[in-house]
Amino acid sequence: MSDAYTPRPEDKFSFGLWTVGNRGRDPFGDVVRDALAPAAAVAMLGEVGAWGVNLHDNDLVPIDATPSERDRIVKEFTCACERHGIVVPMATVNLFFDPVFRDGAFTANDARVRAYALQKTMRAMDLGAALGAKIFVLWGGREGAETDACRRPDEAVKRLREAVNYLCEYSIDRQYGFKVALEAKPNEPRGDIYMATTGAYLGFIATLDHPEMVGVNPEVAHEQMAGLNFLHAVAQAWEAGKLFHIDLNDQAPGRYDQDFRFGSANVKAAFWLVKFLEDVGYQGPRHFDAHAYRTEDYEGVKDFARGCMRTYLILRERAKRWNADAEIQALLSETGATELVSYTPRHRDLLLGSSFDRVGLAKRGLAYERLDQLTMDVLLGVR
Ligand code: GCO
Ligand code: MN
Ligand code: MN
Repeated sequence: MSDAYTPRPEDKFSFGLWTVGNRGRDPFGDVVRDALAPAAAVAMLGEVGAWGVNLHDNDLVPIDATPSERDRIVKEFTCACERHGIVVPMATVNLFFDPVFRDGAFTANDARVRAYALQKTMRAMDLGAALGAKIFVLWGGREGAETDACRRPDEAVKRLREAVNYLCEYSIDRQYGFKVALEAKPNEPRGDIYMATTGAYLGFIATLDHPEMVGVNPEVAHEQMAGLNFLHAVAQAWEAGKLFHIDLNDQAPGRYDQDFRFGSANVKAAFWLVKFLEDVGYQGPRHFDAHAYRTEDYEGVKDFARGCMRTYLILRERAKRWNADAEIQALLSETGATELVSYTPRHRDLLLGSSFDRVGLAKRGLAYERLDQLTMDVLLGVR
């Protein structure tokens, strides 16, 4: 039965093979779900109504596969995607699981490890391009340290820049047309990860050889782990033309990397996020980088995936209602006009010659309490 909360392809909802295929292992306990073959994951995504599937190289092709095994696997996977009407919008590379990356990949001290990481990433780009992906995510999960005795952190930044520059040249050379999206995280699995926040990456991008090719992939949980307001990071990325991809999930503050179902922990923050993405007209994939509770079987995984999309669509409908609410709009228009000023000698002289009622301005109530409660009423479904 389809309703206003049924996902459609134009919603661009995607999941990683590693998300629906997550087997529930954690640092204290082993897997709780059987392995899910990539073709079965694609079938499941088709069944729940998703649009896209994303993957790390080794989610699909084992790290020690031969070229002929790789070709067979890719062929089968492509067939499964066609059969279930699923596209591959984004590809990425696993530079964190294999023990060779225990000291990092692009930032590792051993130049041979850095070279291997580049080679592995170029091959992952080949794979992504063959599957039709146009976005390539780089998440430097092991690019960090437990002790700063290991290297000077500015050396890590230089190595990271060298790697991203190299990979941009590779994409140009091969005419892959990738948009590279850098994903920040403050910690886990390393004690500290370099480029801890989306803002740090936005600063870094400006120093690259091809800044136009590189943007960010902010993740809800990662900014929240850093104690930051996720929406503000997304807004800055958007305003800079750098919101190439987004990882939606949820997280309680001050915890481990929980990767909960979208909107399940902080529904109000999720509401502002959905409203922002819809208001500005974000056209990229809406990727859920989350996984089902460890208590679930694969029926529960489907509930998890459906829940991510359903919550997004409910919040989208609530955001429309918020925008159409006459009282909310009246309160907003009273709080001030939004036009920006620019410097001219005439404007300077006018401004320097103006007088302001400083005390009166400071006395006027702004009605944000009322505005926020109206928001709560909309959100909780009583308005
Ligand atoms: C995490 C990360 C990853 C990345 C993924 C794509 O905290 O585990 O969010 O899920 O998004 O590896 O590169
Ligand atoms: Mn994460
Ligand atoms: Mn992520």
